[in-house]
Amino acid sequence: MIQLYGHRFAAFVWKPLIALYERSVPFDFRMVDAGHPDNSAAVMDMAPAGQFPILVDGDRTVLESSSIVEYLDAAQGSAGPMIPADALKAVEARQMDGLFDDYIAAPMQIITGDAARDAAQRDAHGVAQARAKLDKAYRWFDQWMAERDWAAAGRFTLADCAAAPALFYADWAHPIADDCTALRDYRARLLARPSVARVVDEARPFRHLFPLGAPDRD
Ligand SMILES: N[C@@H](CCC(=O)N[C@@H](CS)C(=O)NCC(=O)O)C(=O)O
Repeated sequence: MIQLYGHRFAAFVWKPLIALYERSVPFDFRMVDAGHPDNSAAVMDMAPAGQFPILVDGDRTVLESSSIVEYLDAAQGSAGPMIPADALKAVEARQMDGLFDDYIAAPMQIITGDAARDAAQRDAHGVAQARAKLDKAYRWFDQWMAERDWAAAGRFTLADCAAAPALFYADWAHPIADDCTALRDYRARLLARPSVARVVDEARPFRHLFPLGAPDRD
């Protein structure tokens, strides 16, 4: 059976989890935390920087959240692929996956990573830059979503697997402006999707880990 190494609260782990639930793929979740030192040691061994998620399927090890979602399309599951079969739609899905990773998830990680550090090691300038990047990106994605229900290809894809954790945590770290209604509506649409709702629920017991203090809302 497929094994997925990660942590239930980790944004990039949500991407393959959502795809696994969308496509009804059975798997064994290998929690990476202080309580599971063997899993942590395995991750340190398998990944160049000891990062997760990591998928192990028999002899095959797949790194990187987007590659794992793509691997599941090829190897496992019953529902439609997360990367559309149509080549141009696939480009759009991969493009939006990359944009959510780079312009929403990455600045969100800078803000939360900074908050997790000792005060003496914080980087106020870097955090201000990350917040400005998010403000600009929110406007761009708001325009993009004004014409769409899902982020790419007219249906739920890899792009939405990336968008769900990125927007979930980014809105906690640096709230999406009230007038970005299309983006806010899209975030709500993602949270109502059963695969995403399940991942959010499974992460609920770990909300105390959010370095800025989790808000009292999803
Ligand atoms: N590009 C990677 C990013 C993975 C990533 O940032 N993982 C975080 C969890 S969300 C992690 O491993 N953090 C622990 C660490 O860096 O030691 C992917 O898409 O899988």
